[in-house]
Formats: sequence, C-alpha cells, structure tokens
Amino acid sequence: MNTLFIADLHLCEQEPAITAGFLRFLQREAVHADALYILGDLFEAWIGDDDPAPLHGEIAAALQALQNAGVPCYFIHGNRDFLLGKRFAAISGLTLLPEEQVVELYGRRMLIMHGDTLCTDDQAYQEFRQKVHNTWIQRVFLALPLRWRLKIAAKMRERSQQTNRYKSAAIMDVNPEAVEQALLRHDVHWLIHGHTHRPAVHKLALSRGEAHRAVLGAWHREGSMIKVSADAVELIQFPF
Ligand code: LP5
Ligand code: MN
Repeated sequence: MNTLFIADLHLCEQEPAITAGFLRFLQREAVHADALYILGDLFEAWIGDDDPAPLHGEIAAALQALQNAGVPCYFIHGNRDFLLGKRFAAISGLTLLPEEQVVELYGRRMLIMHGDTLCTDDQAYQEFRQKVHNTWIQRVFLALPLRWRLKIAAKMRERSQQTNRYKSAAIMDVNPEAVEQALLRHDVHWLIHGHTHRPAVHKLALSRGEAHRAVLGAWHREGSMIKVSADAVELIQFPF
C-alpha cells in the first residue's frame, strides 16, 4: 500500500529517454500504487489542449491505461503546463486538482502543490506568473494560431533561461515564511512539492512543533519520486 508523487519531468519530443523512463515507471512502479499524483511540469511547455503533438496522445494513452488498471491519477499544474485543460484531462483520465490540495494518506495529512508559489523572493517570476494566470490573457493566447503560440512559448523559455542565469540560488528557492504560512493555512505538518529541482526531505522546527518539507527532483538524468506508505515518506531517485 503506497501512494506515489512525481513532478518536473518536462516531457518533450527532444528528450525521448525521459519519456521512455516515464512510460516504464508507469508500467513497472505506478501500476502497483494506490494512486499517482503528478505535481506539475509533466510537460516542458503546454500551449493548449489542441496542440496535436504525438507525444501528448502517447502520454494520455499511458495514463489512461494506468487508470484502467485501477490506479487513479491526479494532476496539479506547474509553471510550464498551467494551460493543461479539461480536454487533455478527459483523454488521459487525469483528475485536475487546485494549486494547493490537502490529501490524507495512511493517517498523515499532507499538503501538495507545485512549489512555484513558495518562491516569493523571486519577484520577477511572481509578476510574470500573475500575468500569465490572468484568465483574459490566457483566452487571448489560446485563441492565437498554434504557430504563434509555439513561438511565444519558445521565447518565454529562452528569456526564462537567460534571466535564471543571473538569479542567485537563494532567490530561486522557496521562502521559509511562505512555507510556514502554507503549513499553517492548511493546518498540516507535511508538505510535498517540486519546482526547485532540489530533491530533499527537510525537517522544519516550527513554533507549533516539527514539520517536514519533501521536495521532488526533476527528471533530467534519472527519475525522482516520493513514496508515501503507512510507515514512511521516502524520496527515491532511480535510473530511467
Ligand atoms: O521554467 P524554468 O525552470 O526555466 O523557470 C521558472 C520561471 N520561468 C517560467 C517561464 C516558463 O519557463 C515559460 C513556460 C512557457 C509555458 C508555455 C507558454 C504559455 C503561455 C501562456 C500565456 C498566457 O515559469 C522562472 C523562475 C524559475 O522557475 C525558478 O522559480 O525564476 O521565472 C522567470 O524566468 C521569470 C522571469 O524572471 C521573467 C519572465 C520572462 C518572460 C518574458 C516573456 C517574453 C514573451 C515574449 C512574447 C513575444
Ligand atoms: Mn516548475
């Protein structure tokens, strides 16, 4: 009996080894779990459910197969795939969750999220995030021809990589107060998130007692998952 969490796979046609690793993970590992939670950035960039990229169909079919085998699959949006919508959810069987969700697993209440909202020191990112989460801006973007959307997304990725080179590691990590407030807001002692690509399980000494923050790793050269069971919360890195 265990529940699995993954995030930050950044799947794209240019990285077939990661896709192959993910498909193997679904068939060999996730199929034995009680549920799979994907905490954002499953895809490198999502520009709308009408994108006909063959990769999307392949991933949808694999997720649907997992659920047909009896494993429910949940998704929280990341900063790369926040436009993933109802149409893809329908074909993949994914249940879309809000950006913060509390799950009760084997007697533990755990808060789960992508993690980008905790990076409050990164003001440039938070301003950018506010704009691209605006419903009207999203509607206009989604109404653009696919070619334009691809170009804009590529430009955004390029700019993001450029600006990140000049940001300090501390700015791009979570803000400890934002973490504490999130734990308080939901009255939990456990948090699982991704986004920062710094896999670790941190023990936190809060004024109201001990808490834990488990951070998923990105799938660059190996896979990363968190396995929650009645006995333990394990962060596991594994080869593709
Ligand atoms: O993603 P990552 O790890 O590189 O960096 C993130 C933050 N960057 C982003 C930007 C995404 O990578 C872009 C994804 C495109 C998604 C598909 C397009 C959908 C468009 C929808 C429009 C409604 O999230 C980065 C953080 C980092 O995490 C760590 O937390 O620092 O933040 C930034 O890079 C923000 C920059 O500081 C400023 C943003 C520059 C973007 C400028 C846009 C230019 C657009 C040109 C259009 C013609
Ligand atoms: Mn992210």
